[in-house]
Amino acid sequence: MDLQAHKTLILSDLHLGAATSHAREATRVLKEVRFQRLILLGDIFADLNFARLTKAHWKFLGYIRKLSNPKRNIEVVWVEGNHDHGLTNIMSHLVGVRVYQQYTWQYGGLRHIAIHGHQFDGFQVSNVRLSKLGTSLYLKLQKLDFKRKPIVRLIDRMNTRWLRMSSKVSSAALHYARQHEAHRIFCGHTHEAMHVEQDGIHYYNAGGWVDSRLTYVTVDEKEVQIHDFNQHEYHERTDDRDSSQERGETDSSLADFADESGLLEDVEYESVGG
Ligand SMILES: [Mn+2]
Repeated sequence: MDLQAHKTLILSDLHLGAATSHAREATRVLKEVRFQRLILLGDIFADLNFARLTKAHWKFLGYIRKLSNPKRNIEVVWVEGNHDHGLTNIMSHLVGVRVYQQYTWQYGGLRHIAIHGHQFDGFQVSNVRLSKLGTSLYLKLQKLDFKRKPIVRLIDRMNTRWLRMSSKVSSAALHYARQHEAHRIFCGHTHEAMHVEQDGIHYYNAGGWVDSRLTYVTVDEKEVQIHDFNQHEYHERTDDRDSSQERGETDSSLADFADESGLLEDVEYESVGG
């Protein structure tokens, strides 16, 4: 598919630690699409409980660490969401990525802003306690009612429709972009990928990786595109081929993380290079 590298790839709302997180698919996108800058636009984690992370979730984190290796020459940016709020220190140490509240950059003569979007969700902000209660209830239901997934899906939909309101976020984001003289503003949070243009200012929502539609956004000089994971054919690049088959199935999560991140390679590289 993409022969030319994209300037920027934006992915949001992976919710690692949630049973509904499509971490494997997201890792695949990162491995098979070429880009020079990656923006993880918040809520990459469902919460701060690392015990909930599965093998696939660790692999995603390991691959982020690998990408952030200076040898790769890819800029990796993490913008905090409401679910992964407070992760700044953990993430910068574990994955080697800088964490921002908001990331602003100039490109093609245009000012760009990437911000998670919960800041524009009045309900979320004014009902923090209610929203936290909702989150813990949701996680409990996922655990208890794992086999009866429709309930989880129903709650997911309720969360999206009632707590997150796409149009509210989009209009507030457009207003914010205008205030800050930005041409393009990128958000996540609503889990609903969309594009809205108003008076020459463009709002893009990167969607998410927990519902049925899995999406990401690419930003290039000529255009910004919303991509659907399920509408692409992905071809693995040979340098990133999964080596887990060769090692059998007894791997621990830490081993997956270390392997995927190239942690061991780095140690060798550093000891040779001094
Ligand atoms: Mn969010």
